[in-house]
Amino acid sequence: MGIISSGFRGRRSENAALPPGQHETQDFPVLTAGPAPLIPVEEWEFFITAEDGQRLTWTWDEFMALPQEEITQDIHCVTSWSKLGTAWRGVSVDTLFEKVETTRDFATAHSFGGYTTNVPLWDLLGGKAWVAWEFGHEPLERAHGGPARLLVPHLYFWKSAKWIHGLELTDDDVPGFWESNGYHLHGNPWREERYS
Ligand SMILES: Nc1nc2c(c(=O)[nH]1)N[C@H]1C(S)=C(S)[C@@H](COP(=O)(O)O)O[C@H]1N2
Ligand SMILES: [Mo]
Repeated sequence: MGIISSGFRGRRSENAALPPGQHETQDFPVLTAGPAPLIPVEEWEFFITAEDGQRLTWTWDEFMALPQEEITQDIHCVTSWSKLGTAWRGVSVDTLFEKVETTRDFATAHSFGGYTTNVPLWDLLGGKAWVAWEFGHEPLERAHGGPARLLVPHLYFWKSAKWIHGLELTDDDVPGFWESNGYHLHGNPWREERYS
């Protein structure tokens, strides 16, 4: 008889939290295409653009005045490392969209420095995505995207744009940086949507 982990005994295999093909790491590798931009918070702003020239912006101080959330989530890099139970502080994308009226279905996340990644709006709303500025109860290090990064933990980590500048709403799913270089348009780790 095979070994079956029993829900009755209340023990789950350690790997149950890992999507297929992933291994757990305690490190926090830094993966950046190009140099890390330096963005003083005095010069930081966050934007959302939608149809009809609608453009909402927040300064850093305005952003810090928004309702904040503590977030504990697993993150999964397409290069196969996963980090379980990472702790963040940030603002929910739902909060940022309270005043946005749009019929558009997709977003391109734009980073300072030029990095882009596309995410369906559906994957950013409903408590699934944040703009985060603390990791492990410390200010987010510049190498990891400080002052603030997008956090979309249910998709591969390349969707979590570091040094996030804003979200541009689009009608179509427009490939971003990695998506134009062979990565999957969507990036769901549980379905191994790694490459296109
Ligand atoms: N602006 C920007 N964001 C980015 C990247 C990047 O090169 N530039 N790399 C992505 C990739 S491929 C991964 S795996 C994660 C890595 O985040 P980390 O360096 O904090 O581990 O950031 C993502 N966000
Ligand atoms: Mo990555």
